[in-house]
Amino acid sequence: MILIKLGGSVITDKSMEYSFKEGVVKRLIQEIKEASTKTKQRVILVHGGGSFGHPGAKKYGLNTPRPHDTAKGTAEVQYQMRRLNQLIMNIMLENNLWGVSIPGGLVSTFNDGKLESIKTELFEALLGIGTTPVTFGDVAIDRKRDVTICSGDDLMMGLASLADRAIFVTDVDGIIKDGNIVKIFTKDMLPLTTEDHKGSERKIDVTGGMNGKVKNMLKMSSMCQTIVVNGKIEGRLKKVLLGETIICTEVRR
Ligand code: IP8
Repeated sequence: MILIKLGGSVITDKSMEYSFKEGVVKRLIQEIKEASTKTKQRVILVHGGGSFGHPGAKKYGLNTPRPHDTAKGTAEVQYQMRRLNQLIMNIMLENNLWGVSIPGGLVSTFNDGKLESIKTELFEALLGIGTTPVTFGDVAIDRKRDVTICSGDDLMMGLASLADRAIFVTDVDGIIKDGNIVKIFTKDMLPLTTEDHKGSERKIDVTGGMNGKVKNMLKMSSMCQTIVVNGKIEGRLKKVLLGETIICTEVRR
């Protein structure tokens, strides 16, 4: 199984609230459809929040130990995330990719902002009947904090044990270190400086900076091959799915 995360900065315009990049998502879904038809690989799709999820999460402090106006914030953010998700599900249907939507907050448990568990058996069952499960960043119940934000990266980590490969589709060519794209990123290359990732970090994100994301990827790489690819450039995702050599970064523990 291939686990693919469509990052919020690829599928939305983060500089404008609730702006969906329809053309980009259509192309990426077509690339996934074409490649998976050819390779017969099963896929689980994960997507981030971008300008649908993060503004509300920030407004109500939903990713902090003390969220405020919790009920209202939870209602607003989960609504906007489902709206974004439905736009993607519709494109999948149009492309004969039989997606089934699984809100991340309803299949995961959290304690003090940390993912505790995820219902992997539901994903396995949905793969088993030939569908493509699609899960996404969400508001989740937290045993300590009332609620927290379940990010797309949390979901990637939680599902990594089922995957042969995990692909992070981002808006950069890979991980940049000292001005260059790194082909293979290893633990000893941490930390990344602000200079290294100035193009990829966006102020509106509540779910942590690039160093946190890369540490997450390093952990995942002990369970499955883990790759960062640029989804803004036509054909890169399809090529990486087909196993062709392209500009990207493989993260290796
Ligand atoms: O964009 C965050 O998911 P991410 C989801 O993967 C929300 O960090 C609701 C802000």
